[in-house]
Amino acid sequence: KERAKWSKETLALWEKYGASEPVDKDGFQKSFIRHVTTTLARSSLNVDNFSAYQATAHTVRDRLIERWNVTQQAHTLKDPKRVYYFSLEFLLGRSLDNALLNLDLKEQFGEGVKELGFRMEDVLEQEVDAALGNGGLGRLAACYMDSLATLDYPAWGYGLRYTYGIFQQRLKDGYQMEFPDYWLNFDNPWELQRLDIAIEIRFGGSVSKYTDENGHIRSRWEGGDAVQAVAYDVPIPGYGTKNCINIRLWSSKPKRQFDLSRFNEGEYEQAVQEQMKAENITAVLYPNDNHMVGKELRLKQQYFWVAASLSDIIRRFKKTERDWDQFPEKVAIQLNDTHPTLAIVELQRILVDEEGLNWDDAWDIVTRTFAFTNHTVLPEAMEKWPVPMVEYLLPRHMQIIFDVNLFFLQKVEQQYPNDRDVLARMSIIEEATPQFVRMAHLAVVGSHRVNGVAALHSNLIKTTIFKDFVKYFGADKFENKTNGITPRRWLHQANPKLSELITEALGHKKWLKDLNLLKNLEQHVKNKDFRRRWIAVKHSNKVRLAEYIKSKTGIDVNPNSLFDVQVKRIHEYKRQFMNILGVIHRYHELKSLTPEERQNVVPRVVIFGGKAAPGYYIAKLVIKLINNVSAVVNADESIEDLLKVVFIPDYNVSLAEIIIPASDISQHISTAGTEASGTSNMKFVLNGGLILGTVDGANIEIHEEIGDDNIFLYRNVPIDPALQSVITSIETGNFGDARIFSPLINTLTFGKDYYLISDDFGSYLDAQKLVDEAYKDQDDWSKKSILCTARMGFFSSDRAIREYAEQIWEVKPVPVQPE
Ligand code: T68
Repeated sequence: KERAKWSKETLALWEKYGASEPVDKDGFQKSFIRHVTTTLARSSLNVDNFSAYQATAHTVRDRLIERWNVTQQAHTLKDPKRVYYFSLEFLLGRSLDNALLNLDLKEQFGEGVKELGFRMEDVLEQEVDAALGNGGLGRLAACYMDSLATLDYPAWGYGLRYTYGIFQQRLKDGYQMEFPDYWLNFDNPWELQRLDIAIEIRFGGSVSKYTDENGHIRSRWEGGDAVQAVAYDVPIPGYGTKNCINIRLWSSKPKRQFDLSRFNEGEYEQAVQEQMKAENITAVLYPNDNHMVGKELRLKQQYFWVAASLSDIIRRFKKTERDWDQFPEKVAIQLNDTHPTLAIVELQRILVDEEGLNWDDAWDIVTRTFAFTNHTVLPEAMEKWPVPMVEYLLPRHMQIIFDVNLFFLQKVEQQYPNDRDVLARMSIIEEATPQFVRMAHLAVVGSHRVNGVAALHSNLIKTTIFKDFVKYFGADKFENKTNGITPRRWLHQANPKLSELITEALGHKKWLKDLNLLKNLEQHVKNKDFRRRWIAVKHSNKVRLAEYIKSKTGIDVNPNSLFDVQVKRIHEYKRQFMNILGVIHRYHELKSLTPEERQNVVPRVVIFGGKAAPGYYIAKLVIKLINNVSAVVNADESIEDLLKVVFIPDYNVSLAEIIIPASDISQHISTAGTEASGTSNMKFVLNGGLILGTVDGANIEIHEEIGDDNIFLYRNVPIDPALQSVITSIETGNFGDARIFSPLINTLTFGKDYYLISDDFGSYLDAQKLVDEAYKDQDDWSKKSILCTARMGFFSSDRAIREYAEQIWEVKPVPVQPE
C-alpha cells in the first residue's frame, strides 16, 4: 500500500540498489572487508581467524537474507498451503559450510578468503555448533528442513531458542562431567532478531463463564501472569534452488509493561524479579533423550512454544479474508513427537473461546490440521503430565482436555458397549492419584494421521501402544514414514573427497538432488582402479580422524586398523555396555594367542562417543567402564596395536561429520524392538561404512536395500558362557575398582537383564568374528563398501519429505524463481 504512493524516482532507487551483489570472488572480498571494518569494527591489522569467520559468515548471511526475502514474498503472493514442523529440538550443527555448499559459493569464496590470507578450513573451524537438540529426533528435524528447502516446499519450522543447548561433555577420571553450552557468547550471524514480533503468553489465572449476545454460555481465561515470546528467524537455504525457508525460534522475555501499581506500592524489587523469571522459560534445553522428566518448567516451555507458534500462524492465516473451515486447506502442522501436543488443545481453545465456533466444528478443523509422529515405544519415554500441574498452569486447557476425553470416550462406548477395560485403556486421562494426562493418546485423538519412523516401528506401534486406537479409528489413520537423512550434509559436506569421486564417476552432480542415481555406481564396482580410489578416500578420512583422536585424547591409533565405531546417546537400550563387554572378550582372547596366531589378527580401533543424560546413573557408569577399559588396553604393550579403545568426548554434529566418513564398521545393536529407527546407521552406510546391527529399526530396511552380503545382522540366541568370564574379569578388578561397577553388572543379573545382553552376547561375538574375516579381504570389502553407498537412495530425507508432503500434508512445491 505504501509502495503504491511512491514516486517513479523512488521506485527507481529501489530497482537500482535492491539488486543483489555479485557472488564472485571480488564481490566476496569487498563484502568481507566491509564487514570487518563496519560490522566488527576492526582494522586490517586486527583480523584473526575468528574475525575472518565472522566476516565470511556475515557475507553469506547477506545472501541468505536476500533469498529468504524473495522466498517469503513469493509465498505471501501465491498464498499456498503451508506446512509447519513443530519440533522442540533442531540440531543444526554448523551453518557456514552448509550454506556455502547449498548456495554453491564454496569455490569462489574459498579463493577469495585465501587471497586475504586465511584458509577456509581454519575459518570453518571457528564456528560453534547450534546444538539445540538431544540426538536423533532433533537432527531429523534439521535434515527435514534441508529437504523442505531443497524441494521448494512452502514450509516453516517452529521451535525454541534455548540460551543453553545440550551440555558440553568433558571427562574427568573417566567420568562424564557436564558444562553449560553458552553458544550465544559471541553474536550469532545465523539468526535474525525480530523484536517487532512479540506475543504475549499467559500462565495460571482462572476461567469464568458468561453468556454471549446469542445466549450461549462461553468460557473466558483471564488473570495469571504473562510473558513475551520474541521471534528469532533462522534462514535455511535449499540446495540448487533460490528457496530459503525459515525456522522461527521463540525466546522468552518479560512482558513490556511493568505492573505499575506494584511500583507505586513499593514492591519494586519483587516486580523486577518476577519479570526476570520470564527469561528462565527458554534458558535451557532438557538433556534427556527417550526419557520423560516431569518438570513444571518443561511443561511451561511446551505451552509457551506452541501458543506463540499458533498465534503467529493464525495471524498469517487472517491476512486474507477466509472462513475458518478453510484453515486445514491452508495449514498443515506436523507434531514432532508428543512434545507439542498442547497445540491441539490451544487451537481448540482459540476457535471456541475467542473465535466463537461451536465445539464440533472447531474440533473438525483441529483434527484436520494436525498430524503426529511417534518416535519411541519405550514406556519410560511416554509423556504424561499430572492433572494438578496442568490445571494450575493452564486451567482452561485442562477443562478442554477433560471435554475432549469425555466426547471421545462416549463415542468409544457406543462402539464397544459395556467394555470398561477398553475405556480405561484408551482414556486420555490415566486414573491414578494424582491423575495424569497421557499426551500420546491426546495426540492420536487430535490428529488425522499418526506415523512411526521405520517399517518395523510403525507396525509395532499398531500392535502395542496404539492397538486399541487402530481398532477404533481404522488402520488407515496409521502409517509409516521411514526416516531419511540429507545427502548434502552427510555426504557432500562431511565427505568432500567421496563426493568428488562419485561426481566424477557418475559424470554429474544430480545425485545430490536425486539420491537414487547413486545406483549407477554399481557398474564401477568391477573397476579395479575405482575400487583402489574408493579405499584411498576411506583411508584419508581415517587419517583425519586419527589426527583428531590424537589431538583430543593423546591416543595413537593406526589408520590401517579396522575402525569400529559406536557413536550415539548412551542408553541401556542401545547397549554400549554389550559393545565394551565384547571388547574385554577380544582383549582376553588376544592375550591368550601365540605370536604366530597374532599374525593373523585384524588390528582394531574401537571408538565410542556419546552423552549420557546428567541424571542417568547407569549410563554414566557405562562411560566410566569404557574409559577404564581404554586405559588398561591401550597401555598394554603386549598386544601392540592390535586393539585400541577410544572414547571421544563431546560427540556432536560437527564431530559426527569427522567420525562417520572414517568408519569401516559401525554398531547399531539395540535390543530388538527398542530403537524406533536410528538415522546414523543410514549416514554410515551412505559413506561406504558397513554396519553390524540387530534386527531392529531401520537396520531391517537398510538390509533389504543393500543385501545380505553387505551387512552383519545378528539375531538372539540363548545365554553364552563367554559372558561369564568377562564379568568375572571386571569383578576381579582388572579394570579398576570393581566396586564402582557392581550396579552396572547387577543390571545383567538377578533375573533383570531387561535389554537381553546375556541372550545376545554369543551371537554378537559371532557376528564380530565374521567382520574380522571379511575385513581381511580388502578388495572384496571395497566392493561391499561401494555397493552400500550405491544402494542408499531410499534413505534420502528428500524421499521422506516427499512422502509426508504428498500423503499427509497435501502441500505442493512452490518454486520461487529459476536459478
Ligand atoms: C529418536 N528419539 C529415536 N528422542 O530413538 C531414534 N526423547 O530411533 C529415531 O531414529 C530418532 O528419534 C528419529 O526418529 C530421540 O532422539 C529424543 O531425543 C527425545 C528428546 C526429548 C524427549 C524424549
